[in-house]
Amino acid sequence: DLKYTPAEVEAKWQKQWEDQKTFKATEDPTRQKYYLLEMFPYPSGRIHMGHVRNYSIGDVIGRFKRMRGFNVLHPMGWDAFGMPAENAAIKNNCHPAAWTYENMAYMRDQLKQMGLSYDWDRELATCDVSYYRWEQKLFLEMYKRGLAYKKQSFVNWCPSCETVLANEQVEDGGCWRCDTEVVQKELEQWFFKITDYAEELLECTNKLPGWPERVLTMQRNWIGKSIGCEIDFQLDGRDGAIRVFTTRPDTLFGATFMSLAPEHPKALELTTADRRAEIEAFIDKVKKTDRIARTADDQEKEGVFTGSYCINPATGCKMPIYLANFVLVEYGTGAVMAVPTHDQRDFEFAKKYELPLVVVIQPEAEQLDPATMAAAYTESGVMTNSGQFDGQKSESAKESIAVWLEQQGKGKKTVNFRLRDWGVSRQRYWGSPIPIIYCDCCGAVPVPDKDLPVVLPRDVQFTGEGGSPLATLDSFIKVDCPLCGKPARRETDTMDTFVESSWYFLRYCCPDFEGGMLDKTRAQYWMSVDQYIGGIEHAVLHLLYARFFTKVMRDLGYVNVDEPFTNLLTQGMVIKDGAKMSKSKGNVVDPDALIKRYGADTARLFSLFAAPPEKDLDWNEQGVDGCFRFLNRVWKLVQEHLQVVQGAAALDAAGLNDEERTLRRAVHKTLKKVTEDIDERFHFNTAIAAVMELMNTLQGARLATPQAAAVMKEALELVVTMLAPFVPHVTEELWQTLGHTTPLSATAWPVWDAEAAVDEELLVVVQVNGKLRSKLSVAVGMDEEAIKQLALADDKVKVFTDGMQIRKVIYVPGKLVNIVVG
Ligand code: ANZ
Ligand code: ZN
Repeated sequence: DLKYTPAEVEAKWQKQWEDQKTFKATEDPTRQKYYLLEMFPYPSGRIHMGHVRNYSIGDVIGRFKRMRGFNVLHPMGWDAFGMPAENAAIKNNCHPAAWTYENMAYMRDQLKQMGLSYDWDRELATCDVSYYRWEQKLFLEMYKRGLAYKKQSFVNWCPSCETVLANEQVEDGGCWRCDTEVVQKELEQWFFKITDYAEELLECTNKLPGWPERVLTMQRNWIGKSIGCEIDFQLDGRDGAIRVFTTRPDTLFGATFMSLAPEHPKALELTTADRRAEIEAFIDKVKKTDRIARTADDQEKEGVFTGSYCINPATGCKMPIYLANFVLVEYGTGAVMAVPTHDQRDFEFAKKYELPLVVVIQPEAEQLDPATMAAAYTESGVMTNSGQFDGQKSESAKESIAVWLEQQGKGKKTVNFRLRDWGVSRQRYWGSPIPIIYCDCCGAVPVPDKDLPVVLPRDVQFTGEGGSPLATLDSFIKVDCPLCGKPARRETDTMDTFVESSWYFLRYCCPDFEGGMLDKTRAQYWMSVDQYIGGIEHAVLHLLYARFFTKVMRDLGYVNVDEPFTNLLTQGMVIKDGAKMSKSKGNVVDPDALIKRYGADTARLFSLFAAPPEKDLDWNEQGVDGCFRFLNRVWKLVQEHLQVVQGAAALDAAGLNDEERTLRRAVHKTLKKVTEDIDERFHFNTAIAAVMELMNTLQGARLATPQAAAVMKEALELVVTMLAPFVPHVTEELWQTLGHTTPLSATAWPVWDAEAAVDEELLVVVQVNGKLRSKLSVAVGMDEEAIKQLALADDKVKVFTDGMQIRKVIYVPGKLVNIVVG
């Protein structure tokens, strides 16, 4: 067929791949496995260009690795629980399940139209009971071990979504989904004890060389390990003490007041009668601001004096006790020894409320004076006003003061993590029910194994009144206590959908396994994921939870790996006219329309060619058009040479003339570059560019001899093969056109002929002021500037140019460089 018609070609090969289950993955211990995974989509309705890009990137790697002989697992599924389904249900008066499954069907079609090499037999949807049932079982195993527990706590609450948000889901004080300002609310909530794994989660960030440093840094900061000590401050005139956490024991002698979180358990007890009204009003006010705003640097520091004092254990001085808005109850001990001279927040606070300043660390260069200081001095220096520690370096005084406190039983060294336990309760319907029953006699009772799973009931009404319909559904709530048989109530909270995405990559190893969460042998074969690909927006949330789950499941005996993802690629965004594609900006390009107009191969090619994977991709129509024209050129070149190819003699590499050898060199150099660009660097854009360049060379080639035809035949076959991971449909078709009966997807990736790829060299002499000083061997085709630089850097040349001024460098092509010095 002389005309390239993508629709026809693509339908044909998609059908063949589907019928023959080309990409079905089977565990085979004799073969080396490669587990490739892109973050699974939320079934929002349609795929967007970000998906197209993400999955195209993955598909290149998958197809390439397959051709390189790996046993590739490349699965796809649906992150199918979550709020949008409920919101859509309220808005359109349909059931979240119906909405979700319809969307999945539509998007599955779209993905199939892209020709992605998935093993569709492993498809899973997290809203299927066959999936979340195992999550409930795991929840109970975690409950048994104290890794899932319930506590009363202040939670981030989105008044618009009417649900609890994890800290990770609060962005700049707003809800990550709807941007509504988040408020604090006290509720009984289920938590996963991720803090038990804080140390290991941190430690292992040093064992992930295949992750972007940026992501590792974000994870480390999120875990936030602080080394310091806890110090007890006796209350003045009464029993008891206040314990603080500090990373700066070296500043102890400079602590002049105490700041407590407004929610600190001792806050009211320490408040004297005359201060009570003011303190209560302050607590009320602070509770209404969310924790992100409270800790923001530019937040006005505010506080109220309780009327009580405590004693500095080092100086014996009386310190007034304040409540302060920037002290958080859930970090450290919820109390801070305030050192206004060396901590900026304390400095601002002290200035505002006229509290005393004592300098205890002097910088080497200047003399600090509390009366004139404009800001806290937060660096290290020499100890002063600190009794026996005076004169020591502050860095070493950290240790000496900690030891001194320990000896007197007034303090001890501790480690603190910023990481909080993961709140997983959601007051929503469309999620996995938490398998717990509450009984007035027996308390919280796990649903017995034989009664699992707790199936999410379908017969619910969506009023739009907010709150979960489960909470009022008697047929769900009313249940007999599994222990005593008396009437009891079911938990009506469902799990955070991040729970489902924390182990889906494990379930892909054995999605049909009915004997439990994981088939150990199969999971052991595939894990860990060799390459994970997704957006940078998941750098903290999803990736940390997935790492945590892997470690929990390891400790429960399900898997034998410590880390889920060996290599991580975070792809850039797709932007148009300089902005992220979004409905609100009206700059969305619809993949359906694109595929309809140009075909999937062009859509894939453009999204791979226009930028390296990690960079943002700037969408432009001309670029898409250019890719389409390129594929047409490839198509045409093959068609035009069919007769030549069919009649070509066997290639005799040793018997080629100069022209033929030069052409063949270009072909094999390209193969080498494309192979290395794909395999080592994922530089798909430069790989594609190299093939485009080769195409230009081939289009100008003369076919004067039988060997020239043989070289052309090899060249066309290699061009088609090299493009296969990027544009799989058109290349399969051309491969068949070229006379092959085995499909390209089942063909091994070719190895370049190293000898043919070697650059021909030529000898260039180097003169300094006209005298021969050196000879250079340079590649044919090396550009002038590079040759001049090479000449100037030559050791033998440098003897004559060192210390001289270079006046001119003259190049006579292919022959000589003359350096004029003076
Ligand atoms: C005295 C001090 C003096 C401090 C100084 C710092 C500088 P990171 O590194 O984040 O762990 N802090 C302790 N608990 C707090 C809480 N619940 N809310 C707000 N701030 C709290 O920070 C540790 C430091 O943060 C601690 O060390 C404490 O102030 C404060 F020149 O103690 B520091
Ligand atoms: Zn009971």
